[in-house]
Amino acid sequence: MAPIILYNFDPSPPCFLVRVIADILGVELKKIPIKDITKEMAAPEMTKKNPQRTVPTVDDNGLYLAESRAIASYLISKYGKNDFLYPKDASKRVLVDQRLYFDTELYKSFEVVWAGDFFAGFVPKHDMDRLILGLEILNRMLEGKEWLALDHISLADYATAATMAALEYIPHLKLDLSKYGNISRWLRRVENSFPRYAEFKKIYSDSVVALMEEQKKQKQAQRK
Ligand SMILES: N[C@@H](CCC(=O)N[C@@H](CS)C(=O)NCC(=O)O)C(=O)O
Repeated sequence: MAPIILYNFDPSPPCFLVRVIADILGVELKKIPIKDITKEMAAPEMTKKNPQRTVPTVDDNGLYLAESRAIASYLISKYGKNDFLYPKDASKRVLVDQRLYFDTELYKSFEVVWAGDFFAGFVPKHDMDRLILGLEILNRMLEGKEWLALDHISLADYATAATMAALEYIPHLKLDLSKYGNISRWLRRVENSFPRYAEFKKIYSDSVVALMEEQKKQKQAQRK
């Protein structure tokens, strides 16, 4: 069996999720760095693997996978020693799934805000409102609860924490996350849930900072 290949971009929150879940499971990934997603994922052999042309993309011995949450649930189901993070029991699994679908929407609303800010230098009010509404809902979901879906940590918590990691990098939009007490306390619980989380988070955070610096320089050069 060839190693599982992850087409990876360190500053990508969805790639961060896949890296974290693989590490928790003890699954080794052969990471192939993608530097220019638009260009490299548009190559015919990559488009065949993932018509969405996004990262993360996984190649598990000819099984090509896109969508970070689907990839993570596949890794748990196929390689996990147990079903703790993503239960087989339908009445538990659906609780995880419903939060994962919500998280997909939350991440999308972050992406829209990020893209408006980055490409147009302007975020329409309704886009920002949608993101804030998503955060208010997340905060409500966590009312009186330690974890998002089950009475212990699950894939839903790791996926949504990866989305929240993305939000840390648009601070100039003045999103005051301290307003969301349930989210802040839950995030600390997720971050303390396994010893190497901080290490993984640092790789992600450092790469985002480096990317933002590079993009700032490119923008300045274009203005000259
Ligand atoms: N829902 C997807 C989102 C993947 C995604 O949008 N990845 C970004 C990088 S963070 C990407 O590949 N963007 C390139 C593009 O959309 O063209 C997932 O969770 O895997």
